[in-house]
Amino acid sequence: MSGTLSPIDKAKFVAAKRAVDYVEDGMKVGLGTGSTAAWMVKCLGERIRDDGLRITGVATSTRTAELAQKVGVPVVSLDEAKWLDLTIDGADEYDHNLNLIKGGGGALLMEKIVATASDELIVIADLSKQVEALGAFPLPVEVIPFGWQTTKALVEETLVNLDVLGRTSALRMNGATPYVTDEGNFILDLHLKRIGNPRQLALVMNQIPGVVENGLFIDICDVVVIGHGDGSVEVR
Ligand code: ABF
Repeated sequence: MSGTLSPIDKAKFVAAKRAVDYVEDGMKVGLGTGSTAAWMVKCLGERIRDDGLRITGVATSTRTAELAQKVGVPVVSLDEAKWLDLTIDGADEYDHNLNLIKGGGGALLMEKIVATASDELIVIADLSKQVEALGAFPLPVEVIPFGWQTTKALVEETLVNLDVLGRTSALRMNGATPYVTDEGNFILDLHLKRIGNPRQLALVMNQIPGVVENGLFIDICDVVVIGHGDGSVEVR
């Protein structure tokens, strides 16, 4: 499967493959979203096909559900699974406390619900996702479409009193129309540059009427598996 990969794809692949080693027979597994998580789903499909691994997956997006079906990973709803042994997912940034920014792929709401409904969250990433402080990657905030411009104004007003360097936001677009999440919501991308207190920001954001969820994953990630372009892997 790994053939002749570019260094970045090799890094993603080896991280994904190493994380799949944690999956044991009979587990219920949350299946993340994004290009690194896609490698993980493919590796799971390979273990099911070649080793007879028996697992049940819960997808964090429709595109992950479609990929899982394509490669032979059985998928059920979270309501059917109720609780998961393990979720494996990507991230846009991780810091030294293993706090994350997620949502660049637009799936942050289902990802956070599934990760929270799991005994363990393993993040798979290449080294470019490692940061000293979160915030260089725009923070996704999922909002309902009703009154989104008012919500956007309230979000920016709230940022004024918080420990962030940037205070602008932008509605995520899909060409000429707003990007719409699997749940039918919009996403605001917050250009904060550096987040001094991610824990506080995560709490404050979700108090704003119209905000559904934000892409800060605080105290949720247990392990980061980091892939490198030379094929080596490290676990933190
Ligand atoms: C997903 O992984 C998203 O939360 C995040 O944006 C994405 C990272 O994508 P990639 O693995 O393609 O860099 O879980």
